[in-house]
Amino acid sequence: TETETVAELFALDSLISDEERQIRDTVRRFAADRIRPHIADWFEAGVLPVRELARELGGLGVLGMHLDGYGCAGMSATTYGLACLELEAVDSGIRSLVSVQGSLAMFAIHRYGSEEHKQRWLPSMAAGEALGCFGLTEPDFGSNPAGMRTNARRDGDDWILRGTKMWITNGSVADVAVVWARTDDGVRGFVVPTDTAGFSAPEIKHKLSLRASVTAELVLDDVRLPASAMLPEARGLSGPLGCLNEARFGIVFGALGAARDCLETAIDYAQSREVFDKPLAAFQLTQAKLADMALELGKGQLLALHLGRLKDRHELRPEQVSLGKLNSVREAIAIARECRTILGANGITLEYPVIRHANNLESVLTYEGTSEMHQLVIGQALTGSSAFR
Ligand code: TGC
Ligand code: FAD
Repeated sequence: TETETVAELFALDSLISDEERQIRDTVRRFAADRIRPHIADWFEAGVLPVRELARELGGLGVLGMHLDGYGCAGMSATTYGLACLELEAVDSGIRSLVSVQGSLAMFAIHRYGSEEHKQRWLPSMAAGEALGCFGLTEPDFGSNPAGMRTNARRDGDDWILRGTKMWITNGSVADVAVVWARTDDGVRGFVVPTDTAGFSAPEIKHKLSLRASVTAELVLDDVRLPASAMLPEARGLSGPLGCLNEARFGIVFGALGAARDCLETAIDYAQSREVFDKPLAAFQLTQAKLADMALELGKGQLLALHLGRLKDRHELRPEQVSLGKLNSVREAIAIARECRTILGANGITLEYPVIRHANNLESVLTYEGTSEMHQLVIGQALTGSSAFR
């Protein structure tokens, strides 16, 4: 008999325009042709050819694709989300590269930077010629960035930055780092060319998650910067948190891509694997698992599209982004683990993408606000009480 995908079952394509579908399909083809053939090897070796990939992703137009001007594609937020979903269907590390470049580093410069910052960095970052990173987290302050110790003090007209940032995606390969630091005037953002004296970025090794992604520490050892390095339009923690809304939005869609890839793999596998003399897919227990996963994946995509439409109308609020980030990542990781059971022992190898996605999603669950932080944001919206402290 005929089979249907989750997208067909939920008639998801009826909710997007022809243009959105075309761009999504272009990104899907790129990911299938250029990244999927190599990704398991990169993951196993713990490497990613970031520079080469960034140029290709720049050529594709997905770096800062929802920003206007300065060489950016100026697409809708929903289109950007659909692109994130297709990239993360191959690996969360690829979507991370795009998130950090476009939604964190480029967005910070686009939203809060001076005209000089924008001219200097955005066109080359959109093209993937220059790479950016975003330094907010510190060794002792992840969920609570308000406690950050990195500081910037004045020396004449200059700024001197001192401190350490931790777990910074693309930190050791970046040309420019957007660094958040405490000043006498509250938290401010700085645009730091990574060849500035006193800046170093040792890579973090031995990760068992997001292995096809570069993660580093940023060490700022009295980094001297001109007065013009400060982002003029960002004041206080709302600056970096405003960037997080953008990257979290990409994850709302992206994580569901990883889930889709796991589910498609599990359905395929269950149809060809015979147990007790018939296909695994023909057992009721398997079908119950598949049906429940399809339901969560489809519901997640409906929520993601709803949030995308709200964002395109400039109506999306941070607590609504939290609803999507919490739901997509939590359900994606549950789906990845359930699919792993369907693959049996084969599920633990890199022959199939499932355990790679499951491991990656452990990072996705933690970064851009842990699940607990998003529960607390939603809890605060529902009750009016802040339970963070
Ligand atoms: P709170 O007192 O609530 O707020 C401080 C100021 O910020 C404003 N604000 C926001 N503004 C924009 N968007 C948001 N989502 C905002 N949330 C709060 C707020 O209005 C206030 O403004 P103002 O003008 O009154 O000063 O702050 P809090 O210290 O209580 O913290 C709230 C909390 C816990 C939700 C926040 O700190 C938080 O989100 N923590 C999680 C940290 C996090 O997500 N870090 C991510 C680091 S980047 C990363 O992980 C990249 S991974 C990339 C990849 O590889 O894909
Ligand atoms: P902690 O804040 O120490 O939290 C530990 C546990 O305590 C979590 O379960 C948390 O939910 C819980 N917890 C904390 N506070 C509370 C509370 N009030 N109530 C209940 N539970 C609580 N950061 C950047 O700035 N830039 C990047 O590019 C970047 N890339 C990353 C890439 C990877 C692969 C990873 C893993 C992380 C990255 N991060 C980045 C850091 C990430 O944002 C932080 O790891 C995350 O915010 C959580 O901080 P933490 O690890 O210090 O955990």
